[in-house]
Amino acid sequence: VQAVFRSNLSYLLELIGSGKESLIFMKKRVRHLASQWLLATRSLAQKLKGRRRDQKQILIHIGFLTEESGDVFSPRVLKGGPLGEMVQWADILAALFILGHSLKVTVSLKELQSNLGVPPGRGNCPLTVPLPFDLIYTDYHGLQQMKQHMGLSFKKYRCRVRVIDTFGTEPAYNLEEYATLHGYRTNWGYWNLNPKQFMTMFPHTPDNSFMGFVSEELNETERQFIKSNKASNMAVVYGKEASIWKVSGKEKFLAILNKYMEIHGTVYYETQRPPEVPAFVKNHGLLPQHEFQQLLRKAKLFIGFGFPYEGPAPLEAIANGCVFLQSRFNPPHSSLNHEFFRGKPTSREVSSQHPYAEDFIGKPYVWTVDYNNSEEFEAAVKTIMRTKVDPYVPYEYTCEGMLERIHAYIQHQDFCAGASPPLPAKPNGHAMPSSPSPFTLSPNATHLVWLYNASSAPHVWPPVSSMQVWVSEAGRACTQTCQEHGLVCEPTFFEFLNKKDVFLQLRIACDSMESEMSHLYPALAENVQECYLQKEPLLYSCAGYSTKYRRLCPCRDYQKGQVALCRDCL
Ligand code: U2F
Repeated sequence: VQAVFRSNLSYLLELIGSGKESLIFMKKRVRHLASQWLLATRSLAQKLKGRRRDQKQILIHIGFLTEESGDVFSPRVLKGGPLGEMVQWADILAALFILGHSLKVTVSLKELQSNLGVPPGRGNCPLTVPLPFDLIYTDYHGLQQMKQHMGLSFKKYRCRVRVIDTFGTEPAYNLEEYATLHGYRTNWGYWNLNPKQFMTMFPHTPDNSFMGFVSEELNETERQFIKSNKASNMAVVYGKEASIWKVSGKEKFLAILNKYMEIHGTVYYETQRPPEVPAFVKNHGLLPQHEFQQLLRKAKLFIGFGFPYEGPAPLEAIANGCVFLQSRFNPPHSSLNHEFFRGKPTSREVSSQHPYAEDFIGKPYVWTVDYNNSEEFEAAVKTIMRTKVDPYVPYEYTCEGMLERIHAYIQHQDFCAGASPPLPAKPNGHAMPSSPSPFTLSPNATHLVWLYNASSAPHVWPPVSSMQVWVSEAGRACTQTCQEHGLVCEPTFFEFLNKKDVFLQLRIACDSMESEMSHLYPALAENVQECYLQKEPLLYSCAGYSTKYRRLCPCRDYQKGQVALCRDCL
């Protein structure tokens, strides 16, 4: 069946259901963004020019909102608790619905079971029941519930699952055997999924797929309003829960800010001002999302105190014409040194409160400074007050960008093809006869490029024609190496470069060539001229580095403002 774009969201609102503050929040958001989604749909439809799109049967099981997993979020919606996850789920629901797929939405175990065709009470159902869905979007909580209640079907069908995973899951943490042996411990389990099945909130982890969410774009009238109503001396603090204001050094940097600007907050309180919020701050209390954004339209500056990490609010601030000021983390925060990240399945180093804002947006919209350095902080505030910025939304965070990306994933990503779990890699090592290499060395001999034309290329997505192979410096990850060359790491391509010939073509001298399990391979240990191939495809990883190795990195080009897609990816 062909998928047909939908323009009326009222049936989606019914599907979302009601009864929880979280669901009410999500429905409000969908309703508020409806006209924006509609415009985006028209524009994407034009871009795709009637291309065939298959309609998928999709189950959306929002695990963290189920009572069975404790649902700690819903009761905090009106109390300053996290909303980022609900923002994202609301947008995912809207996008899938608008793209014309057939959806079922569940927020309880009972509904999940009935949709999976598991009779209630048949906990560990040993039978493999045919799964009536092509795709299941869920989260780590939902994954656990599905495993418990699907019996053997879980293994069979897990290639159809997509896991919404804010901070990302690195391959070393995903593969049970490897994680257990090498101490990659997590609170979230080891699922042996294809790492691309994990979908993140920001494009910070190329080993996973970037899902994202949307940030509202302003129309011409709203832009004009902002132009004439910005108060160059008004700052809003990022922090809706009082605990966020318990930050060391706050007195000092807030005193500096207060010299230049009127400081506003949207901190939740019950009866009186929370003691953490200084008296000179004008606190509006927690605002409904739409009113919060109105406040941002008047403000010049949105200032972060270091937490929450990687939320939606800075993008909304920039979309409403603010500059975002945030603290640099030196050393960076990660699961190795910070309580918040401990037990999360990643060792990613977070260099500021919002690395996406820092790296993908940057100046003049984003200033990342050392808050302990009063001169640096003060200079930034002064410059920001003088700088004019227009409202800005990166394309990948617009409704159209999100629709386009999810469309591409749904039509092209297939983790069930071949085998599930994937077959072991056939590294072109000692035993294997070597097939001619599909690469050629670039004219300046720095990297390899794909040799064949598109028609003879293997059928993968993204297309291999977008690939370049670079060798990292020792101690560098592929994520970083590709970035340094204006590219992005693409783990799908590891299989093409995990070959003896590729080392040869790169003119790497290998005294020996072993095939082993390591999330750093393929790689070479330069001083001893030892080369290593990867034995386990699930361990192909853009993340990970060691001073011992130079890594072989599969990079690809990307569209400006839509890093998830290569130039010929749609
Ligand atoms: C992030 O979660 P948060 O919910 O803390 O993220 P925020 O960036 O604070 O913003 C979430 C939404 O809250 C809205 C605002 C944002 O869309 O419009 N809001 C509001 O409705 N009223 C107000 O007065 C102020 C803001 C992140 F998203 C999660 O994934 C993480 O788990 C969490 C912890 O790092 O941070």
